[in-house]
Amino acid sequence: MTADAAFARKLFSGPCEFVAGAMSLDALPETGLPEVAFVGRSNAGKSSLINALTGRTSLARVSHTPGRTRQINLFRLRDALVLADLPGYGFSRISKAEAAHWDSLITGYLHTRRTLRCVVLLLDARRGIMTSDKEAMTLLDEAAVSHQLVLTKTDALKAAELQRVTAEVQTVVSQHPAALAAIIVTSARSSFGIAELRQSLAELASH
Ligand SMILES: Nc1nc2c(ncn2[C@@H]2O[C@H](COP(=O)(O)OP(=O)(O)O)[C@@H](O)[C@H]2O)c(=O)[nH]1
Ligand SMILES: [Mg+2]
Repeated sequence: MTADAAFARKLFSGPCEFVAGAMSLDALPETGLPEVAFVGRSNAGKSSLINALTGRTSLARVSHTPGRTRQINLFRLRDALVLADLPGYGFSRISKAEAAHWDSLITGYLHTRRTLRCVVLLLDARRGIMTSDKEAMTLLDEAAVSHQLVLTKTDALKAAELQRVTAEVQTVVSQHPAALAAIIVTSARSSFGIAELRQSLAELASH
């Protein structure tokens, strides 16, 4: 195991403390630590992925009621990295008012969070990339926040389908200047790609 891989494993297997949940930017505490935020459509597999990364079973509640978590939740990994779980977007049953709340909260967060290093944008591989995902990428470009695209639930796809979705996402990534070129293919269910994602996030942590 390389030094980086060992550090990543240690970081994600250590304590993971809930710091705060905030419905507004004012309520978000400064931590002084590098931060990585997770976004995606409701039901994209965000809670499952965060739980898989941290080896917890219930850190970020795996919800069967999409669109319910409306606040930004912060978790601290040692004194090295903060994970920010952002509310999901693109859930068709939410009201216009809720969509507007998401927009202003997230846009404000992206533009003002000085410790934000990267956004992990999750895509359900079974659904591919959708209009709301492209809109989120445009927000990230405009805020000049680098974003890592992560395909989730890839255990549910046949190899050929996965190849097609990956190529489609790769094309969109090439059109977004703040998107990192290499996408990461994962499954919370099989743990595929989880170590790779841990390692790329650990690079952003304070060593
Ligand atoms: N097959 C498969 N299903 C998954 C995986 N991760 C999540 N899911 C399912 O996708 C649904 C949404 O997951 P959740 O983590 O709550 O998504 P969130 O709304 O983005 O937080 C749940 O029914 C999960 O069981 C995975 O890796 N593979
Ligand atoms: Mg969730």
